[in-house]
Amino acid sequence: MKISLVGLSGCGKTSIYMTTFAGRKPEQTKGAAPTIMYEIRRHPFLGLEVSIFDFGGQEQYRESYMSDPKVFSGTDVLIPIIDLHEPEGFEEAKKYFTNIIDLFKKNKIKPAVHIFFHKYDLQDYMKELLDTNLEKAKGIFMDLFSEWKPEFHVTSIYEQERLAEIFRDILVASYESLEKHVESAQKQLGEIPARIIISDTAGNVIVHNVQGISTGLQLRGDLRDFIGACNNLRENFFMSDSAEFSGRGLEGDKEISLHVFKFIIAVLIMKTQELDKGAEEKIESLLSDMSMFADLVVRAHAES
Ligand SMILES: Nc1nc2c(ncn2[C@@H]2O[C@H](COP(=O)(O)OP(=O)(O)OP(=O)(O)O)[C@@H](O)[C@H]2O)c(=O)[nH]1
Ligand SMILES: [Mg+2]
Repeated sequence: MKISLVGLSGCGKTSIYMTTFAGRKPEQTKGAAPTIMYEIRRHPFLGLEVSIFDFGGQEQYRESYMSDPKVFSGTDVLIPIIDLHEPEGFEEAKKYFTNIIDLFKKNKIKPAVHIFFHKYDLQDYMKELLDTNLEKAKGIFMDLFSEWKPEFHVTSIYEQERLAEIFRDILVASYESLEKHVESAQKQLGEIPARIIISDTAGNVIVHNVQGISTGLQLRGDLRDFIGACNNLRENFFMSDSAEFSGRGLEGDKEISLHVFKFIIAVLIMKTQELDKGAEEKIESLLSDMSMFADLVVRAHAES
């Protein structure tokens, strides 16, 4: 799957990549150098190989893509990014995107389009102007991409969790019928009095009910390592597609268990107290849903 990030220089493409996929904090993106040409980053998600193409937005590079349109071929998801702090750039961005649209049409590339109205935050910016700029940008860009029925998102790297959810939804949407399961898991988690994290075995968080457990899509390092180690044991020791691991402190009531389903999905459950029967039943039902979810992912891979 190929995701292309496009937009003018400084609109935030590399920062979006860094904070969502590479575990960086928003502050760490400040003063980053402009991207030279384009960079391809590979990231496994639910066992799918995702390639994120970060197209440097300086003028000379934008021109070079127009004379070498191959660089966009195979784009499944196009993400045009508009910097809400730079309304002076809207016309220039419109020109660039118009060229991209023409080029995609000529080459019969029909991507899903997700427009990011980006930097919707008050870091070095005044509130009144932000909403004016947002309305203006929506007017210009929703129209420009209308043929492709674009979805739009109002984003900021300072809303890291939200940005990760947007990408999770974009990625999950590429597997038919998985979205419903993610939604229902999210609802189930709200009703269970234990901390639960559902991720893939590479440590991309899919849903959770624990604060501060992730940086973007990436699960916290210690838990990611734990899942990775257990997943290796599953493969090398148990030699089965699914396995269960559990641990308990010798003092207190804390318990942890990890369920790996079909080598792709990991469900980590952390209990700090004994749960009543109702709660245990909810956990059982969540686990059986996730086992089914894993089957669906595997089937989706087999079909593609
Ligand atoms: N306030 C704010 N600043 C942001 C946001 N996203 C990125 N930035 C800042 O914008 C600046 C430029 O970001 P980059 O990600 O390097 O921009 P780019 O689109 O990759 O630029 P090129 O590589 O030249 O095309 C950095 O200083 C970031 O910290 C955001 O959501 N809000
Ligand atoms: Mg960049």
